[in-house]
Amino acid sequence: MVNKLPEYEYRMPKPDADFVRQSIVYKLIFTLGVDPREAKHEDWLNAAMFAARDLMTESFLKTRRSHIENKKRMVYYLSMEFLMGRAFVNALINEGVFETFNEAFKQLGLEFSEVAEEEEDPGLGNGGLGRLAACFLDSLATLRIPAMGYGIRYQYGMFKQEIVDGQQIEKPDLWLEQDMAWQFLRPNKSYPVSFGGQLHSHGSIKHWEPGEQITALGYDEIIPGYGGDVANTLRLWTAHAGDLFNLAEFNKGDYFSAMRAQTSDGNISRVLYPNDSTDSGRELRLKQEYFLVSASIQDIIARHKCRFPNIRTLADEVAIHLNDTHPVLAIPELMRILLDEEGLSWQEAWGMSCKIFSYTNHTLMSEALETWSIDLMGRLLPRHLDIILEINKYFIDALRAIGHYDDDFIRRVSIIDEEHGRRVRMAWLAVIGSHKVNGVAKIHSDLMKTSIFSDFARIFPDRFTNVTNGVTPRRWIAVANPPLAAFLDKNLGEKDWRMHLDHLTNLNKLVDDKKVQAEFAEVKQYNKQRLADYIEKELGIKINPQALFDVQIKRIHQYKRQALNLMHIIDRYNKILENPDAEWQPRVFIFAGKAASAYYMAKKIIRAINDVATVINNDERVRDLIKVVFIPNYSVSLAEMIIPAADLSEQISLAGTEASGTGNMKFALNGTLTVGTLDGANVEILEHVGDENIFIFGNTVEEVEAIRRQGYDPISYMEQDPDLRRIVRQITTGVFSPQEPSRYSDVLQASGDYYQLLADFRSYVDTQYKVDDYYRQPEKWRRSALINIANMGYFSSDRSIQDYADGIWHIKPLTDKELPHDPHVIQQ
Ligand code: 26W
Repeated sequence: MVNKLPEYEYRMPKPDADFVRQSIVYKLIFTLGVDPREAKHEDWLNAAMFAARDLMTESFLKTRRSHIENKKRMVYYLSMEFLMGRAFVNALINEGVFETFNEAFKQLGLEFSEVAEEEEDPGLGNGGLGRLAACFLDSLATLRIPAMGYGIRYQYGMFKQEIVDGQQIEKPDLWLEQDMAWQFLRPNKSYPVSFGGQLHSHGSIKHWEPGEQITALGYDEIIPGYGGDVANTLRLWTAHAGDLFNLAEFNKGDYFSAMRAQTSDGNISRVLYPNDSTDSGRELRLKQEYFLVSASIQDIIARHKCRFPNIRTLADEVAIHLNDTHPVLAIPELMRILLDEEGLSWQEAWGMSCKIFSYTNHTLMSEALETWSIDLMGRLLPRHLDIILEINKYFIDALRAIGHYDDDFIRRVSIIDEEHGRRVRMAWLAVIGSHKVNGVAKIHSDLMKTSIFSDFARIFPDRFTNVTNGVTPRRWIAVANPPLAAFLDKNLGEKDWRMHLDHLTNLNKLVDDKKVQAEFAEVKQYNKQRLADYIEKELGIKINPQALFDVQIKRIHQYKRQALNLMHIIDRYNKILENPDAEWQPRVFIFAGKAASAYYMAKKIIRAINDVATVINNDERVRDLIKVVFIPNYSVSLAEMIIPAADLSEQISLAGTEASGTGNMKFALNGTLTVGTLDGANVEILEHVGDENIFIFGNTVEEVEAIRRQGYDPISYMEQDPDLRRIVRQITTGVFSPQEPSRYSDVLQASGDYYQLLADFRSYVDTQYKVDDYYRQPEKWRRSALINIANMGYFSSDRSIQDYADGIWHIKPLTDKELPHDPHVIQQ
C-alpha cells in the first residue's frame, strides 16, 4: 500500500543535475508552453529561472513564517531605487546550486553563459544610492535579519544609452517585456492611495476627503541570502494604467468620467526619474514618492496588526529606514494613520514615529536636496501638509521654549523655507522626524554636521552618526569574478570569505609569494582579455590586453570630474607627440556612465570623451600607446565585466563632494589600485590599504575650502602651467572637434571651474606618472593589488548592515532555532 502524504506536504527530489534538467524542461513545456525543439535561449533562461525559483521558494516561505511565529522585530527599508542587476546567477550562487545548473545546461547541450546573458538587467535605479540598496538587501538576507525592502516597480527603469555621433541618446528600457519568473504578483497585497481633495476641520479633528484614488499592487521579489537558509522579500508597488479614479465624479454617479480620469501625467509607476543629484521638482515625482510611502506604511501597519493586538506597540516591533529623503513622506503618512484612523494623541503618535524612523543622507550637494512648494504639496496632499506644519510648529515652539536660539537660527531650521517662495524642506523633516541620521562615510558624516546640518547638530548632538557604505562580496566577487573567487578559495583554503569578508586578511601573509602573485596576474589577465574581446566585438576597437587598463565608470557628473581624467589624456597625447621615443606605458582609458537627460554639461562631457577618443585612436603617431574607449549603456552587468578587468580605478571627485562612493570599494576588492582624492570612502580605503598601495593626489577638503574663501581663480593656474594652457586652448579652439571648432568654447566660462579641476591638474598628472612607474614593476604592482584585496574586509555591506542593525535599528537576526522545522516541502 502506498503511504499517503500529509495534506500540506510536497516531496521535493534532491536538486541534482538530473532533477534540475528535468525541472527546466518541465517548466519550458508546461509553464511557458514552448516546444523544447523550438526553444530559444531566452526561453531556456526563463524556464531555468522558474526552476531556480522553486528551489528558493521554500526558504522564502520559511523565513516569512519564522518572522511571524517568533514575533521578530522587523526593519523596513524604503527606497525609490533598487538597482538589483541580473538575478539568475546571483540566486544560483546564494542558493548553492550554481554547479548543478551548469551541469544541467551541459546535459541540455546549452552554453550556460550564453543563456544567462539573455537576462535583462532591471535598472530600477540611477546610481550609487540604488545599488547600495541592492547590496544591503543581499546582506540583510545573508545575515538573516528580519527585513523587507519596499520600492516601486517602474515599468521603465533607467533609460538605455546609445552613443550616436559621440552623443548620448536615451531610449526606453523595456525590461518588463521579458519575463515574470522572478516576481510573485500578490493580488491580495493591494492598497488604495489617495490624492488631492479637501481637508475639513471640526475643532481639532481633521477629515481628509481625497479627490482621487489609485490602487497600489504588490509584487514580491525573492531575495535569497547566501547559504540558502533565509530568503527575504523585496515588495515593489505598481499602479496599473486605468487605476486612477476620480472620486468626486464617481460620487456624482458619473462612472465613465471617473474611469477616464487617468489623464495628463499618466501612470504613476510608469518611469524612474533618471535624475541623479538634481531635484527636478516635478509633480509626478512627488506623487511617486507618496505612492511608495502610502502603500508601504499601510502594509507595515497591516502586517503589525496580523501579529500584535495593539497599534501602540508599533515602535517596539518595527524600524523604518528612509533611503535619502525621497520616502520621507512616510513620516506624515504614519502620523496621519495614527491620528486620523487609529485615534492616537499627537504626543503618542509623534513619540512612536520618532522611534520608528531613521534616515540616511547620501549627498551634501544643495541642488540634490529636495524641496516642494507648499502650493503643490497642499493641492496634492492637504492632510500631509497640515501635519508637516503641525510638526514644524511643535518643533519651533520647543526651540523657543529653550530660549537660546535667535530668530535667524529658527528661520534656518524651520521645515518651511520662507525665502524661496515657501517650500517644504524634506531633509529638515527627515532630521526632525528620525531618531538617527547617518552619513555614508566618515568624512561625509563629519561634513554633514558642519555643513548642511550644522544647526541641527547643535539641537540634536546625539542624533547624527556614521555608517560607512559597503558592497556585497557575493555579487562583486563570486558573481562578477569567478576566477578571483577560485583564487581566493584556493589560497585562503576556505570558502567562508563570502560571508566573513574579514577573512581576506589572511591573504596578507601571501602577498610576497611569487607564485600567488603570478596566479593573481593570470586572473587579472583573463578578465582583461574578456573585456578586450567585448570591446572589439561591440565597438570595433582593438585594444592591447597588456596595456594598463585605466577605468572611470560612474554617473557622468561635473563633481566626479571625468573632465579632469580627459585633461590628463590630452596632456599625455601631447607629450607622446613631443617625445615619441620616451618609454611610454601603454594605457587604455575606459569610460562608462549615463548623464541625466537634461544635464547639459554632463552630456557635453560624454561628447568630449568621444571626440578626444576619435582623434587619438585614429592618430597613427600614437602607436596604440593610448586608446580611449567609451562603453555605452553602463549598467550593473557591465560593471560586473569591467571592474574585474581594471588595473587602475579613477576616484577623482573634488574633495568634499562624493559622499562615499561604492565603486571605489568594488575595484579595490577586485585587485585594482585606486588613483583618488581624499574624498568619500577613499579616505577609509587609504587607512585600510596603507599609503604605499594607493595613489592619493589633490587638495584636501580644508584646502578646497580655503581656496573658495580666498576666491578661486582658475586662470592663475593656467598662467603657471604651460601644459594646462595648451590643453585648454586645444579644447576650446576645436582641436578635437574640427568639424565644429566652437563646440567646447564655452566650457570653462560656463562652469567657472566650480569643481577646481585646474587646481588639482598638476598634482593629478604627476601622480599618473608615478602610476606608470609603478606599473612597470609588475611584482610591486601585484603585491599592492593583493594588499588591496586582503584589506577590503571592512567594506563588506555585511559590516555596514551589522552597524545599522546594532546602532540604529536595534534588531536581531533569526537564530537557527527560530527557523521552522516543519517545512511543507520535504527534501528527499
Ligand atoms: C532628487 C533627485 C536625487 C536622486 C538621487 C537626488 C539625489 C540622489 C542620490 C542621493 C544620488 C546618489 O546616488 N548618491 C550616492 O549615494 C551613494 C550611496 O551612499 C554614495 O556612495 C555616493 O557617493 C553618492 O553620490
